[in-house]
Amino acid sequence: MASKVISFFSFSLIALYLLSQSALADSHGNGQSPFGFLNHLQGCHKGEKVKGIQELKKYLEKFGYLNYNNTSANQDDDDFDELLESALKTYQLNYNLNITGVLDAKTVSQMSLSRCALADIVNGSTRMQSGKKRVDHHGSSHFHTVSHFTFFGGNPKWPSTKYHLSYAFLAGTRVDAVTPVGRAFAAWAANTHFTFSWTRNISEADITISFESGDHGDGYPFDGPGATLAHAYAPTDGRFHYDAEENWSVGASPGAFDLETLALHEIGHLLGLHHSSVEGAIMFPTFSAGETKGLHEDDIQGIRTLYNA
Ligand code: TQI
Ligand code: CA
Ligand code: ZN
Ligand code: ZN
Repeated sequence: MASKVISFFSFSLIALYLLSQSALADSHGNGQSPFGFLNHLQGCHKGEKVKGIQELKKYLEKFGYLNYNNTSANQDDDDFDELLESALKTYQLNYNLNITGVLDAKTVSQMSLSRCALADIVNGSTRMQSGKKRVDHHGSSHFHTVSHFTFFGGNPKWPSTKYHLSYAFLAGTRVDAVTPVGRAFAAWAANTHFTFSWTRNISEADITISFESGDHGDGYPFDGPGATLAHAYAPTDGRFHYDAEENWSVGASPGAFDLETLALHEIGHLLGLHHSSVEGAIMFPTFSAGETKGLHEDDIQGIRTLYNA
């Protein structure tokens, strides 16, 4: 019995020793970076197919930047696809690198640093504190601002020379919508490189706002009270429609939808943002009657990323 206890004890010691050695070898690679595959991928960008990109995908997936579930793209090939580019941009944003979407030299060297094995992103939100500089237990410090904005397919956006956009209200707009819509544009302007101005000249307006009901001729009929409240098109279309049959309010009011909050969300679409998985973001796809919401750091980072601004 005693010998059994002793042999079990010594077996445990050996197992522990082996485990700790393999953990050390894994994280420090005996002085060699385990991310050697990265070196010959330097300079890779969307549209390329280079052996080893699979490994890059695995790396970004391991740390929570990439999730190929429910997509038609393939995790197990060497294609530098759209999803990989967007994951790389989030990684670059997180480590305060230039958001190029290209596996440039600085990104390669950041990725090659030994790091802890916990994912940066878990379930679409970050375990890092947004916007705070932190030093991890390996002594490396970085800004952690993982964001979960998304863009429309193909990343449509306004041309870089077109940062001033004019908006007009079409006939039938409720007069009480003018102020909340203006305030929503002002909030986006205060946080992005865009400026906006109201014009009465509908034909010259970049953006048009109108109240529509039921089938209004654009192929996306509204549905009476509830369900769809409003919609807006990706750049550079400029159309923003409110469902005229909703119970609208200026500010929070029980059972009514705040015109300004809806405008903040739809302007996000007009500028090129799709939905975000960050709950506090204006682009998060849930909004309730009787509430108001404002812009979130994630929304602003989304625009900055899309426009490289
Ligand atoms: N209108 C949808 C929306 O704006 C319409 C829509 C669905 C859409 N998918 C889209 C528009 C993709 C552009 C691009 O998202 S909605 C919300 C939210 C709506 C929904 O009336 O359902 C908000 C309007 F996000 F809460 F679901 C505003 Cl904030
Ligand atoms: Ca509706
Ligand atoms: Zn419409
Ligand atoms: Zn939306």
